[in-house]
Amino acid sequence: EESDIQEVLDYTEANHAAPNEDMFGIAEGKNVVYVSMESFQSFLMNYELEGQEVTPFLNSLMKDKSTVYFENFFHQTGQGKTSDSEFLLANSMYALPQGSVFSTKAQNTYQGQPAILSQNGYTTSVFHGNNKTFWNRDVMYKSLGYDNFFDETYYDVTEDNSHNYGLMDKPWFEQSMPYMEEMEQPFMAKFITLTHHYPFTMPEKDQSFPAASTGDSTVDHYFQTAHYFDEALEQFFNQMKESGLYEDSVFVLYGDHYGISENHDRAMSEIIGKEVNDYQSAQLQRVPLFIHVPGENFDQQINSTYGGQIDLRPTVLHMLGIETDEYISFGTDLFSEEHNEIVPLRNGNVITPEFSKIGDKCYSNPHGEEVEMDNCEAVNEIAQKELELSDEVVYGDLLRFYQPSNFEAVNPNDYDYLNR
Ligand code: GP9
Ligand code: MN
Repeated sequence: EESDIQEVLDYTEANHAAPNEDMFGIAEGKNVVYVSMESFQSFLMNYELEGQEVTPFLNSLMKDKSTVYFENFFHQTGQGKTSDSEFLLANSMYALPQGSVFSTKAQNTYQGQPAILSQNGYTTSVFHGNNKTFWNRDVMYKSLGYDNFFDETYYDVTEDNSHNYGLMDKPWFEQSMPYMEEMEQPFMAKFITLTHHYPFTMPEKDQSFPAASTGDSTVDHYFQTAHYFDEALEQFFNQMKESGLYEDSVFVLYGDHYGISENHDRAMSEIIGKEVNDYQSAQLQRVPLFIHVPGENFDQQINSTYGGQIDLRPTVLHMLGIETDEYISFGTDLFSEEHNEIVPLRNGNVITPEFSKIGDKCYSNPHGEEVEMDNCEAVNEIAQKELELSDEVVYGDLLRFYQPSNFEAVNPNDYDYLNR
């Protein structure tokens, strides 16, 4: 109902976090390159197998002066996996508790980041080496306002260079470069990687890293595809530098969701060196977030702020010098002093700097001692309220009753993603 949007507005207005002055506009006018890091969990960072780093490139990127790495960043996805993460990033709203919001709510009205950027002079595109209908992307992207969708038809895909869901990350990044070089700037380009995907198998010719030896084949091979992804990303950064696009771009790299499910707790206990109980399992939902701004010299490379995918839209828009107070957002700018550090996960668990609410139990961080539920009660209430309000917006298609000023409603019929 139309009147329901008022309660949402009251909440999101009260929740709004003013930009951090030092960060606002630092990337104004630059290209934005998002990389969705398939199945990448934070425990991979600086992890070594047989004395070798699994992800040497990402480890070095983490120490780079131009990078801020968030070590307490969580995925908030549900059954819609990759597409849920895309939804969170585009809308700063939660995906649904069941099913895939991309599949069931693509006809809703959105005020998505692609549309916002488009209306601020950006060309907006997605690059992905799978078919365009997977997760109903070709329909949802029109509602979010993406100008271009470079799906598998834009690439030379052969038996030799593809595996599992599609084109492998190295040839895919490489073949994407000419499209980017031709693109009008500034652009926002989202790269959805694919090779580091369950069940983490890879053709032998592409394996250049040992498997782990827990005896659980999913966990063991996870390191090989992660290493391949790390090499693919390094190649991409080098090609961005060669093309001259690197200096004019900011990079936002984030893990889309977990890769290792709870079915692999025994092997994971071996990997992380402690028992994977309910508490540890929730802590493992951390995914990396890298914000890399060539030319910047940040004081601190590691940022310990707690946050999640819901927070990315306001964070990035503020970096680009775009105010967000008129957009309905459930997340807040990670760099803001008013940032909200209560992180609701989609299954209802809640993580904060001090406590983790898991199921109906409350634990203190970082050691996971169980404490009285009282300690979690207040944050839990806030988190559940936030999820509920967000769900109301999606189920009720409530954004159709709200029009931010300076924003033109998206008409999906204006978009057409042609096969090449
Ligand atoms: C499919 C790719 C993987 O196109 O995005 O999807 P996932 O299974 O990770 O949601
Ligand atoms: Mn995924």
